[in-house]
Amino acid sequence: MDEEKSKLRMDELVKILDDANYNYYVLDNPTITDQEFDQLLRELEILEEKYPDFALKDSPTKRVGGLVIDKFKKITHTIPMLSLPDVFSYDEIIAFDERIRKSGIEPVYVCELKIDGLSVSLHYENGEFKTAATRGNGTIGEDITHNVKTIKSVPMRLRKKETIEVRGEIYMAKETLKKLNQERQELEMPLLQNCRNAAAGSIRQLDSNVCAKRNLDTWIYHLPNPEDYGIKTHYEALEYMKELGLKTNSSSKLVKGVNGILDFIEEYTKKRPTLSYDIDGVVIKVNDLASQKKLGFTSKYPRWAIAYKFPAEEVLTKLKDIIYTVGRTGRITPNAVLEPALVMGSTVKRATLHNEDYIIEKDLKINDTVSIRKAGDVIPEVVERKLERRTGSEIEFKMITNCPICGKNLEKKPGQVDYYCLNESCPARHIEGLVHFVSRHAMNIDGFGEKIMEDFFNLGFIKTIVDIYHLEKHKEDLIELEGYGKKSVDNLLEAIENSKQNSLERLLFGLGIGGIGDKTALLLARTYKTLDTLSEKTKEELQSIKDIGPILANNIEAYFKDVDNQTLIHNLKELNINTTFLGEEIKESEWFSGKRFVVTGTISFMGRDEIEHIIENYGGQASSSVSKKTDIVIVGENAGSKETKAKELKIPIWNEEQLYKVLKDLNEV
Ligand code: 0OX
Repeated sequence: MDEEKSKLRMDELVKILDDANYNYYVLDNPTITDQEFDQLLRELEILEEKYPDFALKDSPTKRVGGLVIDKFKKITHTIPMLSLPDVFSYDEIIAFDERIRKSGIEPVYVCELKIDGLSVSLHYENGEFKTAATRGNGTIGEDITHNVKTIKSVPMRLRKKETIEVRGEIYMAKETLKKLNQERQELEMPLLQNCRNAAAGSIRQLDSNVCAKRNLDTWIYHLPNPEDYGIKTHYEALEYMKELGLKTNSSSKLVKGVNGILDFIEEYTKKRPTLSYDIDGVVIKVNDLASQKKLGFTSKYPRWAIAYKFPAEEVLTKLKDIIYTVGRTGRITPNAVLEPALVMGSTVKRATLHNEDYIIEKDLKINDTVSIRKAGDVIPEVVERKLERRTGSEIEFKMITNCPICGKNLEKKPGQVDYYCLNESCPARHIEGLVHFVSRHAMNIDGFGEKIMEDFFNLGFIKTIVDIYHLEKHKEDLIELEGYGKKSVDNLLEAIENSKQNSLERLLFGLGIGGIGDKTALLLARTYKTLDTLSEKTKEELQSIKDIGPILANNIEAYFKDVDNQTLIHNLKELNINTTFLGEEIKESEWFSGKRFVVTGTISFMGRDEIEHIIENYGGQASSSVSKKTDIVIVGENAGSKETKAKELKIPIWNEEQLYKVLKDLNEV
């Protein structure tokens, strides 16, 4: 291809990719598959490498981060960024409506969901994205352009060459927070309490590579200068911003009178648990801009809008016990054992109590009646004990002083809140690692439950991973053990032997490298093919993989540099344990490839994990919440709200029989 043709093709690719992003993120109506998108993006990357001078500085290829700043610059808002006055009752909504009517306005309102994120102002010049700023104190915000560029729903080019400022909310989806917290839990990092904190923490990163991995998103809801575009109502402004390619929320609705507002609130109180993002209320705005102007502002707030905040759904239950877990680093975490209770659509039985100080501060006693809620809609949390419900049968809380597993004294470093069991040979630390190694998603050694591992550990048969593969030596002793017998020992030894043939991702997950879950293990195994290749990668190289962040990359590098781990790997190889990727390359099937699935309810012939694994092996995506982007929902018994939502959104549903037929067709059952 000559230069000129390449240039034309590059422009065409940018246009196709921008359009695809617009259809996907703004209209929520994908027009090409993820694979097609990746292919076109790759084509553009190759051309940009060959012709760097033609590469646009805001090319769709540059959305993955790259820019690192050393501090945030200040940006002055020419029109102050206001916030909204909060109201908490229907009476206050009625009072708001009366006040507006008294000033001679017959209002039509726009009801909008109140997104729980952080507000942002975006500037475009001749249609090109220029800067993004936080609200800050309303007059001076911080320049977060480098991070906002990584948010895929923020177009780098508008669909008209407008010079314009728009405002909206940056947020993190609930599912993204869940995944991030899973990763943090595995790394024993404190969990992020809600979507807002997670979004704010991500946007405050100096390194845009970190922010890029956080999958932030936006809803745009405000045009500060509507008159410049001949716009007369707020609703028209929303439509105009959508036309420009910005992501506006389609649930925004025109309503008349207080009843219309209350209906909207009732509707979204019900729908709230099914939304993929967190909302904490409903925003009510006067639609007509001339009326807004007439009403004006107080020193802090507009007089034409309010935010109704949902009451937090709190449920009363009983704190039955406080139990302790010992992490792989020896950290002790107290956990509340609760009488099972339904909160926002799911049953809560446990909640972390973080540490001793937290329990003392909340004055919790065993047998207390406590209120619980889901912090940020996601994480179960004990809010408070109900003093008036105390009967005298409550048991005073006293932090344990010895490890619940090995009995050694716990230690607490000065100034820290957590206790640790520092006993290097504490079985909790070792048994946990060993149980993990044999578990279903790791080496999948059948018949090796926690209890058996504990027995063998205590008997001295298994102290390390390598000992599992020498268990044969103790065969006679094992058969003699009460409750075992020849048949079960034979089966166990056979399962251990068979596990040597497992594909690399199982071993990799089983090694328990901090932060490597089964999905990341598969990604690494698929990418690097052998353990040796992976072990030679630097943290910088590792980070070039999508979904591998700096912490994970660091952990992987450190793991393979550790001499003990090198010895372990050497010994595993000596035992003929496979260290290469044998796993299925992505297989082809039009049933699954490029489609998004949600599996819900109980499928009688196969576990959910296994079904999701098959979907992914055929190039499909398995996610846990139903949205417009879902292609197919597979429902088993007791499917519940996800099935209802699929029906509401008219998403095709497969029942057990349909799934069975497809899997049979593919020889998977
Ligand atoms: C939200 C939200 C926040 C613009 C004019 C006054 C406040 N969190 O979802 N703010 C606004 O409006 C701004 N609208 C919203 N939907």
